[in-house]
Amino acid sequence: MPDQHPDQHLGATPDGHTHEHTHRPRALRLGVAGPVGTGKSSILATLCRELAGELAMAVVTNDIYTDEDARFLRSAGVLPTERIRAVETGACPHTAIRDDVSANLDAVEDLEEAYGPLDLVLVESGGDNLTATFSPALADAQLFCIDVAGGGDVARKGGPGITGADLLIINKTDLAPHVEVDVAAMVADASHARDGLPVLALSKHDSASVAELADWVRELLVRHRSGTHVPTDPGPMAPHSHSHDHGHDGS
Ligand SMILES: Nc1nc2c(ncn2[C@@H]2O[C@H](COP(=O)(O)OP(=O)(O)O)[C@@H](O)[C@H]2O)c(=O)[nH]1
Ligand SMILES: [Mg+2]
Repeated sequence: MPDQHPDQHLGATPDGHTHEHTHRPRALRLGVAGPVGTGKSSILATLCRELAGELAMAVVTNDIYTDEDARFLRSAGVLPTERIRAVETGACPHTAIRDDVSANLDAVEDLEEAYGPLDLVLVESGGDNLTATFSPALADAQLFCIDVAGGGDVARKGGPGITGADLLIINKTDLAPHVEVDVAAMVADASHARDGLPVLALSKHDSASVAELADWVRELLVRHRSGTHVPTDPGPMAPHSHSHDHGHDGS
């Protein structure tokens, strides 16, 4: 499986001029990762609601054992149901978005073939913990989602998604007063950990924040189409921690 997307720059000639009538690049593939329950499916629903009127979209969900997320999104009525595909990942959800992305790539390519040309394909990871990130072979860009309900210190805990995703979302800010979290401090901690990469405080009940999210995706799509967006790898999973405290013997 090639790591690069050779069709990425088909709209541009080597000297940088674009041709109106050549292929535009294939759809932008945007991954959404983050721990279970932080609001990934809700973000997909929000993005479909905000953007499906102007962009041709499709969705791939990754669930460990079920197609729960796909069913949630179908029932939300934000996209024609056939444009929402589920990949069942089995026991290790990060494998399917990181190490062997073939099932996900198949799902994305099937959707592009059936409903293309598409502008945007959203891929939701099967959330597990703070360590799962998308391979750049699957996602051109990725959001990482944490929420205020997980506690104000989550942003300081780091991990490749928090530090290196294209956009970090601190979700459910409407709940902050109920869980005694200072959103501004959480954003500041996150920004510090990310060295200038963007952080967005989001609530599905706050339309200004939803508009900011939609605008971020629109701008990313412009960069993807012009060939100026370079997919970056936030880094591999952090090492697994072990409950036992003796060392490994050379394995
Ligand atoms: N109060 C509040 N709840 C939210 C928000 N976003 C998602 N939720 C709720 O959080 C729960 C988990 O959301 P879901 O999108 O399924 O999370 P996922 O497991 O990361 O896909 C659901 O009950 C959502 O309704 C938000 O902005 N504010
Ligand atoms: Mg979900």
